[in-house]
Amino acid sequence: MANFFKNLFVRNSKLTTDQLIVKKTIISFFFFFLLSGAAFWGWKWLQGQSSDGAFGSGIKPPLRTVLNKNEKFFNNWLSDKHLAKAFPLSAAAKNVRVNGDLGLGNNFDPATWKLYVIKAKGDTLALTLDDIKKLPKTEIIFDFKCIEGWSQVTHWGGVKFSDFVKAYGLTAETSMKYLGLNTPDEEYYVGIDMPSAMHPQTLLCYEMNGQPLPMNQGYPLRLIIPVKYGIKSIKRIGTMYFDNERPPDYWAERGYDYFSGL
Ligand SMILES: Nc1nc2c(c(=O)[nH]1)N[C@H]1C(S)=C(S)[C@@H](COP(=O)(O)O)O[C@H]1N2
Ligand SMILES: [Mo]
Repeated sequence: MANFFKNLFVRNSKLTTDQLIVKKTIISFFFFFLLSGAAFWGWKWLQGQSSDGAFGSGIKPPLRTVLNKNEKFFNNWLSDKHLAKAFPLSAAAKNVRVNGDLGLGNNFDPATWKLYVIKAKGDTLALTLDDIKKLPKTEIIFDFKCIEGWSQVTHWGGVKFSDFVKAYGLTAETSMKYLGLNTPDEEYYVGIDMPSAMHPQTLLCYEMNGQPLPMNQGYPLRLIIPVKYGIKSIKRIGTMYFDNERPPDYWAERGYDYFSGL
């Protein structure tokens, strides 16, 4: 037995093939147990960390740190004004896919719809579609990507969120970290990091293929945000608000990435 372990300290070139195999096997096992121990210890340590619990995500702070670092990276990437690829009008689909109808229930009265912009407690703007249509119009034709795996080149028109902000003097509000948007019945809701909301291709959209939005596409007003997966392009916006904390987000609450950037 003593001989058996002694070979561990003898140079490889001085060992027979059999002795060398034994030596390498012992060394492999040694590292296997060492690394298993380290992995187990790391896992125990992570379990011992309390969860952040924000919106029920229950993410451990060390992992949250990694997620936040990722987010910072994407924010920096966005601030470089990378643009989603634009397509010619001829590429735009005539039959636009309808996906998801949460918050688009029948008990909706288009005649009384207003966009409520909550600036602060007790300070809410109530805007009509005409108010929004008076602002400069921007059109975009881009490849709309759903997280479920399909994509479609589609044509949208509306006001850039950044132009809307300028027109309504919302600069103080948009210095906050997040934008929150809800359907009028609050059944669907998203949170958008402000750099993505302020991206030059993000629209408060009221037209599809040059026509008013159809009901199932979110009439009268939806978000179009090409730098994100489709889940963030909320149809039928009822209220808009601003926060430094992450606003609740329907699909993030169900396990999808909060950022959902492309
Ligand atoms: N109000 C509301 N907006 C929504 C959804 C929804 O279910 N309800 N689904 C989202 C998803 S998953 C996608 S892919 C897009 C689909 O937009 P479309 O129906 O115009 O194709 O809308 C997003 N906006
Ligand atoms: Mo989607």
